[in-house]
Amino acid sequence: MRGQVLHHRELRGVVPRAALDVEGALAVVRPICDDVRARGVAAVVEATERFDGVRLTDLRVPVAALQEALEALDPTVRAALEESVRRARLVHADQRRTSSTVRLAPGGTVTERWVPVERVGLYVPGGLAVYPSSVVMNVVPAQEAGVEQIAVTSPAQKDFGGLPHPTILAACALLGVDEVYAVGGAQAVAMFAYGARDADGALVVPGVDIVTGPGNIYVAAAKRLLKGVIGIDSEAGPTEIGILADDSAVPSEVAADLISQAEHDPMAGAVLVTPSVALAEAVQAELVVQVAATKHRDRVATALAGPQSALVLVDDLEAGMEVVDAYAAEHLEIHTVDARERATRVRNAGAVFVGRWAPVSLGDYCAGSNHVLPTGGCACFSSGLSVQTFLRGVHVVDYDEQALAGVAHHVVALADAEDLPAHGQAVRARFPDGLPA
Ligand code: HSO
Ligand code: ZN
Repeated sequence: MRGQVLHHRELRGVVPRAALDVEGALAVVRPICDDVRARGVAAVVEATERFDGVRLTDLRVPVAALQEALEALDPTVRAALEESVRRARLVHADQRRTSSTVRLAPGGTVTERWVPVERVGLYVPGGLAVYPSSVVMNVVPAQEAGVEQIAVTSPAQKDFGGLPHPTILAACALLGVDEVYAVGGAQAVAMFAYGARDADGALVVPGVDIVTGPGNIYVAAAKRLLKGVIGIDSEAGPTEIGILADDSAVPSEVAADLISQAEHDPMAGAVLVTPSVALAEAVQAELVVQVAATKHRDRVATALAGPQSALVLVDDLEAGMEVVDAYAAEHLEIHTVDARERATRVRNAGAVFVGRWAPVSLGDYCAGSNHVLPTGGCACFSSGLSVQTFLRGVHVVDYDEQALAGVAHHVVALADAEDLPAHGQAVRARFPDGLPA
């Protein structure tokens, strides 16, 4: 291969990437999902006992528990969540779409109406880390889209009386969400997809139209399996950070940002792309010091040593741009003298962070941007969570007789070309005296 220039699609195949065996996990989750479909609440209760060690008497979290959690929330955390919500609301409210009408002929219009889905199920993980910020990032766009029914689910925690983590409950209460379930894993996705009835046939959990939110590999597999029964946002794999940097970057900050996302998961990816050997060496030296000092040093070290993380030396920044586009990071930071201009030229990234004052952590919590973003290279073809995720565009076709008459012969010609004469006849039937010329 030496000397060969790779096409950018081929380059995508050689960038560092976590190897996630979602297909393998499918075999595990399929029977769980089938069981939930067949036996409803009983199957959800059994799966929760088996995987989370909690015997649920009620899938739903009492509304009083949500309020109690909010009252008990540390005021500093509450103030931070409120600011996070305020900023996210400003950004997501601006994503709302208005209907638009195009007039194609006198008496002939097509209107695109944007209609929110009726009911969504938001998955909030509760494994290695507990993310009330993800409640914000899921709920705010759904609310701003105008979704009427928003249900949240998060795994039952043995240590918290079988309820989801209290900060998750507090965040739900803060956002005015009162339908919350203490269910995690594949069984949660299946519960939302199929709905769940109890032994008496009562509908305990009505099914939803869309399930969004990140989760572990089993949640991702269940989303893949049940896509079609429900809509999904994305499968959401381990978090990733890509950084494109030149000599102007501050090594200690670059290292801190790589570590910040490596902290999520031993499978998290952290990739530095630079033409500067001096910067690469300085960042490596910083990593040694900072990793040793960070709280979750074990999983950070595992993530940084994994095949999904790398330091990529490129000939120049233009070559670096090709690499970061091929990597299509969930988060891409640009630390170059011309960061703002470069950011406008990035094609593939879940979100782009411009310069040293916009670390990914800002976007994770308080920038106003969404932190549920495409991972694993999916940024080449999909976007992060937004108001759009919860809307459907519906074309409303409104033609009067004159407008149809003006185009009828074209419809018939295309129907004949496709050997679908009944299609043409549906138009001819309206003009018994012959097609208008
Ligand atoms: N960086 C994660 C989101 C997150 N960070 C939640 C902290 N809490 C994926 O974008
Ligand atoms: Zn994060």
